[in-house]
Amino acid sequence: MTEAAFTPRVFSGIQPSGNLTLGNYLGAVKRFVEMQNSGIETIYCVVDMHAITVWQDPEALRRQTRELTAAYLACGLDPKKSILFNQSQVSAHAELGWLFNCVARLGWMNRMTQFKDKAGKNAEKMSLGLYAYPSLMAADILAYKATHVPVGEDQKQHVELTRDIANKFNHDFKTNFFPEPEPIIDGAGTRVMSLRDGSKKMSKSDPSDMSRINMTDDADAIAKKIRKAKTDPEPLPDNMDGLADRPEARNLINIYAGISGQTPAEVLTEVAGQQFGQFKPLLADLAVAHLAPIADEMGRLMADPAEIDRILGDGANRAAEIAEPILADAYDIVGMIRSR
Ligand code: AQP
Repeated sequence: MTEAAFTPRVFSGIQPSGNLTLGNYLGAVKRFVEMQNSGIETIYCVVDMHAITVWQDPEALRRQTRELTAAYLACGLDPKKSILFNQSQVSAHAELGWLFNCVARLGWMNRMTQFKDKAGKNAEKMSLGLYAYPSLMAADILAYKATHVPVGEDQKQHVELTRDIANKFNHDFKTNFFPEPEPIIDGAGTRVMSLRDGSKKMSKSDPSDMSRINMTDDADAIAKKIRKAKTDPEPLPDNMDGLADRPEARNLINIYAGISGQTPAEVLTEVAGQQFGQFKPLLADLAVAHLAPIADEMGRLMADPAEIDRILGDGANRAAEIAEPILADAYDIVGMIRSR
């Protein structure tokens, strides 16, 4: 087997499993936009089939799918520059996902920490889909032979599993058909933590709304959540070492850095010595100035759901044009007859 050269192509997705959070924004969408604007080919998906690995009310799922699409657009994704669509409209994802279910090993899935985190003590009661989630995620990426996957820190293990699946497929079938995609995890916002507990990541599905900033929150809600965020009584240090054992303080500095585009160390040089009573209003002002226009634009876009559906349908057609030939070749490599 010779090394194949793969055209650089970016793929990533987010589940429409609730309100987009500041964590999703800083860890993922902000970088989706940067990559789109760098000129590389970008494909961004609303992964509705992943969302139903846990219960979703059908009406809520429809609304959340449109809301997430509106958030993509309001944050700066442009359907003329990127392909934007929802996963279930391109059947290649599910079909390639099945092929990968037959490539991935049970032992690999057993090591996935996200399943363990989400299932907790109730693993027996979880859906089979939640367990096989990483195999469908590998199909999402490899249906486009994507080479780069911008994600938050929590998804690193799943992208590594995608590399293992690509590698095993190539090895088993003596081919170099699939690339081994690289996770792109950089910047201050790759792991935004809960505002109530600095050891837990900020998550759309956390039962406490006070634990997260939603992209639809208004200025008052943002300010209130930051004011009530858990902190400690110490003043802010002047270097990163001083945050080592202070997860909540570190989180707020990281959030400030993620929004302002500075490094956390740069933020500390500006705010060293401040108490949280001084720093929290600064952070609230910064967050409101940055997020309020996005929330306003989302509201405007949500007033025209037919236009959102049109954008998703158009994106799905363009996505299918890329994915279907790749799926057909994968079926052929595996030995399936395709005679119609
Ligand atoms: N707290 C976070 N900090 C940084 N990045 C994050 N991401 C999620 N939470 C954080 C990144 O957002 C992208 C989309 O994630 P997802 O919707 O596919 O699922 P998730 O990682 O499970 O996100 P949530 O918000 O916690 O959703 P639920 O609650 O439904 O499980 C990914 O790139 C992820 O890394």
